[in-house]
Amino acid sequence: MNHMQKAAEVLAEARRIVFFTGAGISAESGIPTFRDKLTGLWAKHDPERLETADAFRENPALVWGWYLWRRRQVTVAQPNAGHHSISNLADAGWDVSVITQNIDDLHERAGVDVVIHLHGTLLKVKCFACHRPIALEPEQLSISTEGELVEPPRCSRCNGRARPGVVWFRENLPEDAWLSAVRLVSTCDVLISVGTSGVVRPAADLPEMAIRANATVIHVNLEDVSLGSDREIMLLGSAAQVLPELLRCLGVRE
Ligand code: BJW
Ligand code: ZN
Repeated sequence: MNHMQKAAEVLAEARRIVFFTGAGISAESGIPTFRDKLTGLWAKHDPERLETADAFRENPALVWGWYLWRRRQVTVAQPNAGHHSISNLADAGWDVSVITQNIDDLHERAGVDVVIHLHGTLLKVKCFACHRPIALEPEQLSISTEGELVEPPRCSRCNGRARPGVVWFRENLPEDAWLSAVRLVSTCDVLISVGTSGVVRPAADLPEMAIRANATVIHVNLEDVSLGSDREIMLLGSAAQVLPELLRCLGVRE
């Protein structure tokens, strides 16, 4: 039996399935990953200058401009076959939950109602000083070019600067999201980890937690990212190819 058939067999027997996704699932929608050597965001940009609170303090216009540019990439992107496979599996009757590290909304736009965003979301804006949400007009969110410096708008309550509602390095994950993720992972039958390098903690600990709770972990990735447990199945390939194939193997209609 090949890995794909084995994964389909495990899923056929499973009830609770958790998808744990990373940048790789959105790559085929045109949103760059972080760490891919040629196409990743960090092949060209230094995360310490753009994705930390210190970077924002030092150069808020650079960081705000960077996130407006990324926001535009997300708004023009469409969910791909990988995202759609997840909602198709839920529609076919499995109990499916999605925990994502991604700050885009492509799972939601593919029809998943509840998505746990461990690293926040690009589409919400909050105050850097008082942390309250800030509502902005569409014209305040437009940008013309990559690398443009844009002074962030100000909070109407405390005059603090607007920042994206994402989790930067050395910031804590939203507590409710993290607790829900741990609960789901501890009680699932199968965790399907899609398109993540598995290096950023604490999110990266979730697959191991699932293994410790006796779940099977299926990885879908262009590279072998398995952790060395005999409860893992590695499906090599792109998310938009492998996930629909897995559903076909299971007999789920697209
Ligand atoms: C495909 C594909 C296709 C491609 N199909 N596959 C212990 C030791 C040292 C440091 C730490 C530690 N514990 C915590 C830390 C610090 C840090 C950390 O983990 N650092 C490590 C890198 C070492 N963690 C944190 O800072 C976290 N906070 C925290 O721990 O707070 C407590 C604390 C306080 C004070 C001090 C220290 C700790 C917060 C982490 C926040 C992460 N934020 C980012 C940016 C979000 C905003 C933004 O987007 O700008 O989140 S970083 C970035 O990485 C982003 C992602 O969600 C995250 C994970 O990346 P992901 O999704 O895995 O993408 P890639 O690019 O890495 O991988 C893509 C994968 O897809 C690859 O495997 C490809 O092969 C594959 N692929 N195309 C399928 N088509
Ligand atoms: Zn404020």
